[in-house]
Amino acid sequence: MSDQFHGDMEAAHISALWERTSHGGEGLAEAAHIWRWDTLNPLLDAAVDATNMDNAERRVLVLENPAYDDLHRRGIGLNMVVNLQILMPGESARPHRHTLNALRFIIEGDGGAVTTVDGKPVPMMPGDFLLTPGMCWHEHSHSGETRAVWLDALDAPLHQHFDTNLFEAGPSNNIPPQIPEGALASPGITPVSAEWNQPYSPMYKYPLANVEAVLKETPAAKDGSRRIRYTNPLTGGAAMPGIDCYMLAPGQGAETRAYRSNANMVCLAATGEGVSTIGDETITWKKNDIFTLPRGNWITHKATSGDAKLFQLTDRDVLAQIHYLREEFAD
Ligand code: GTQ
Ligand code: FE2
Repeated sequence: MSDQFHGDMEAAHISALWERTSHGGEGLAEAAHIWRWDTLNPLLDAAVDATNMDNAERRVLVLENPAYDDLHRRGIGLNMVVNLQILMPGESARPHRHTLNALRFIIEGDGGAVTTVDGKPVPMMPGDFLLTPGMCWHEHSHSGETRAVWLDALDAPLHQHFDTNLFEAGPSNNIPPQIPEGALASPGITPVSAEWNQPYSPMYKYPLANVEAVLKETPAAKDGSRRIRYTNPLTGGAAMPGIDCYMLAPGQGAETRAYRSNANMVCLAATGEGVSTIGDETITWKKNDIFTLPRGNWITHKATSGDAKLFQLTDRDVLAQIHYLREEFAD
């Protein structure tokens, strides 16, 4: 490589495309990985013992994909990170905002933990899905009696890629006008508001009971599965940019129709038990287990208990918006 030509190229900040060995990474996705609740739960207790909110403003454990050890990547999946946050009674986390789009799925708590999103207080009950869209002010407090645990998902890797990651500490200020949750509580009826021009849902909380009610009445697909999407009630589209969320209730009798995509997905078992195949791997899961469905793999799911439900978060809508999405179903 140290001939004249290569030396001249190096000095001129030039390289030869024909000397590169790889044509791109598609098809080189990492293997699926599961973080089991049986492993996570004692670590959450240990995190409480190891910290107080003086030395950890946010008591957050980051799920690190073992396949990323040697790569310049962090977190659970290509375009999304997933963390577990613990807030104990009496604790709080100060207001801030960031360009990262964040969501929460509540795993444990007595409703005493409250997150305030752009001035709207949102109590966190197990099974709730909450939005903290980019640049919304948010802070947490806990006036209840028991440990609160929730999943945080953020589109941090995308912001790292675009170098658009911006963080601002509170106090909150210049909060844009909000639409009360009550004005969004009836499906098919939406307030007409000239004020709302945000690219995300004005509704920040989607309770599990509402999801279950809709799932129950949703016609099953041919494979026996039922699926709902968490949407912006004003547009019918994804609830916010960056991460698109669903709840899947696989059938018990049959596997879901095999699906493959260049989008990535992460699942949290919200209730019940089941088994998923991801490429060559078979993963059995139960409540609060968290696992990845990396791009490129053929994927199926099956319930092994009647109440099995998978909360799913995906970068699919990001890929769709920029016309990068490729996906297919098996016959
Ligand atoms: O609760 O605001 O897991 O800003 C990572 C970044 C949680 C939060 C995380 C955050 C938060
Ligand atoms: Fe935050």
